[in-house]
Amino acid sequence: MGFTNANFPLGDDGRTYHVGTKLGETANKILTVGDPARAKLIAQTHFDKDVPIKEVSSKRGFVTLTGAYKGVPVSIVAIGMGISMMDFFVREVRAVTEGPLDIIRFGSCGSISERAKVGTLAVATDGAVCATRNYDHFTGTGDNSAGLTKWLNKVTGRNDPYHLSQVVKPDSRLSNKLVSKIKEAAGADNVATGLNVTADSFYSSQARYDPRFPDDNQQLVETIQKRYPNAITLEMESFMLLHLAACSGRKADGSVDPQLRIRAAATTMIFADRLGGEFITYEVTEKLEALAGKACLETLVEMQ
Ligand code: R1P
Repeated sequence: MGFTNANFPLGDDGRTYHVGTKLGETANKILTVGDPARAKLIAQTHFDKDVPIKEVSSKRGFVTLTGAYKGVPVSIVAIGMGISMMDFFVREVRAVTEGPLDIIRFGSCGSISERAKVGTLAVATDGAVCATRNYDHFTGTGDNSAGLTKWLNKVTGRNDPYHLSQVVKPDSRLSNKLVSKIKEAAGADNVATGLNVTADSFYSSQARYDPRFPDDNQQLVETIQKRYPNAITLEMESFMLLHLAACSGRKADGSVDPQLRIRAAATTMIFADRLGGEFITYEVTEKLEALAGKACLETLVEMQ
């Protein structure tokens, strides 16, 4: 297979370089998950049985399953993990689809709130922030500036070990519909709403202890909670989806191309209690995947 265009590589047959799909292979209503097994379970359980499921697996680990739910074309795309994979997915799918897109992420996460218990679900109705490791902090020298610069770095937090971004919001209609569908499926008491924190590592910027690296993250959860008291979940993709959706179609002159518009929302299963230490069982995971996966599909197909 040959590829052309170093700026945005496309195969001779029109397939994107990493996700591996071409025009017509992805629906405009998309559920994205991390785990390909989760994607297959939801598609096999809930997609309409009279429409064959088309699967495209890319060499870089993306799996796209396209079929229908209640007669409406939908795709489930498994992307693996992390903000880079979300970036590949959103940009490459946008490049080979026409018209507005609705995208819901359905992932797993850790909880940093008493309100979000293991085995329940969360919806990022307040949006997401990004927690990134401040790479310069760890280069060995720390802040070696002096005088006013050193003081400025301290008050602005420029040399803090982790940076927290501002909030990016989901599409409110999509997100609210998702909350009501998930509450209907799981019971209102089993659904927490709030802010998601998307980290650039499973370990350091999610405040996990790893004695093999100097991560300086003992205060991180407390720092997050102080700045964002509505933060409930920690995972690795939602912010990038909401960020790209919020920017979608925006042109240099400030106008927006409605054909490039992306509406996005995010929900997660709580796998780990990062305050207490509990972890989800396999049986509960399977149950949540099936019921919340269906609620996500319902949301997508009902959105006008
Ligand atoms: C880490 O184990 C992975 O699980 C979570 C995190 O965001 C990260 O991708 O999401 P998924 O279950 O969707 O992969």
